[in-house]
Amino acid sequence: MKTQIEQTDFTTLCWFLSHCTLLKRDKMALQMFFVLSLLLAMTSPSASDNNPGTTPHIQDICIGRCYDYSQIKYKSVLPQASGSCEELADKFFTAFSHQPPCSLSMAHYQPFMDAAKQALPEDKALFWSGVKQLAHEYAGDGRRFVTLEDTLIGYLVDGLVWCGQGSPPGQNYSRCPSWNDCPLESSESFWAAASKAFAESARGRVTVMTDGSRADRPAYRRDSFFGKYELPFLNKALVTSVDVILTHPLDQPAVETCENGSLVQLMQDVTARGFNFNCEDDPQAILHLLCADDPVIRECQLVTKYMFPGRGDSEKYHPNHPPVLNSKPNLFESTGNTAGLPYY
Ligand code: NFD
Repeated sequence: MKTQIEQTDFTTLCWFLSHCTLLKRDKMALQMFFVLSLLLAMTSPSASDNNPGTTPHIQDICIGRCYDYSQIKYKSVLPQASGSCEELADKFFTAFSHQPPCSLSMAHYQPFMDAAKQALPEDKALFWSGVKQLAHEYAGDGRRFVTLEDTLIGYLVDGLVWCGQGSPPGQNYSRCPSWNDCPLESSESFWAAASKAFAESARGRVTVMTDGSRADRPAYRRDSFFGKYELPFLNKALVTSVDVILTHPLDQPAVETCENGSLVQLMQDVTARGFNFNCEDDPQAILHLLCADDPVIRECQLVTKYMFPGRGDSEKYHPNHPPVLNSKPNLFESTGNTAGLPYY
């Protein structure tokens, strides 16, 4: 609707400029106004573009998250950063405030990254691509693995929106550009810098979880954050191997496996850097996590079927077949045949 009205206004103005008699100076001023308005309309958001602006109270949120992180949630899980919470929130806020939202270099965030940096425990770094939620469920808030979002740098701002502007107050609370609008959007350059810093501090075996079921996007892309800012910045002297966990959602076909597709390219890129490469399709731990979210799906019925023989369509406990927990199902012991039972 807004676009239609704008178009009509410009059409009327064009007609007006070509037909009415105006002083040359007035005509030039109107033409200038017309060109500037057109430029503004092209660069400003349209009515349908409902990108949010900077998260209100972002600085307070960072301070609160920082205290939660250092005093409660990760207090005994990870080594802590040197900077105080107020100092960190201030460094982060200063990095993007009063800056153009579309071309903020990674270097702007460096003072914040330096103050928030932590040592990473060996063999714990978990990278992810396309599987943010599952990777975090698996990581278990830093207890099994440590993701970027389990480090203070990621934890403080994960899920928040921010961008700067030249005019007061220096932050745009109405609308931030999307990543596709800009060469280097403020939060995109933050995540690039954070990913790089995270990769640089990884030690020992590193793990990357990715999705092998997407028809529209390969599991490994050189132009993803993992491909661009994490894998290339692993320290050759500190990292020994890259262990890939390739997941496939329970109800979707495996478009790629560890042996084919983009995983071959990932293996080449990993080994070319001198790291060992391991890859596992759907490890049991991941399958159990997926089943926890969707226990009635066909793929998860094996657990019920073989651990609780007798529970079938009726879903009732069978007195002649009590559950044999934490031991091999009887079926396997009697036949030794596991063919067709992918999860055992
Ligand atoms: P991804 P990846 N516009 O799932 N990381 O390998 C906007 F607004 O494809 C963490 O590229 O995997 N957001 C975070 C976008 C962000 C757009 C970036 C887009 N066009 C990188 N494209 C984080 N915590 O938010 C992508 N995104 C966002 C590090 C979207 O939020 C992690 O250490 C999506 O969930 C991880 O190892 C996220 O970027 C690796 O880089 C990741 O895109 C994942 O980057």
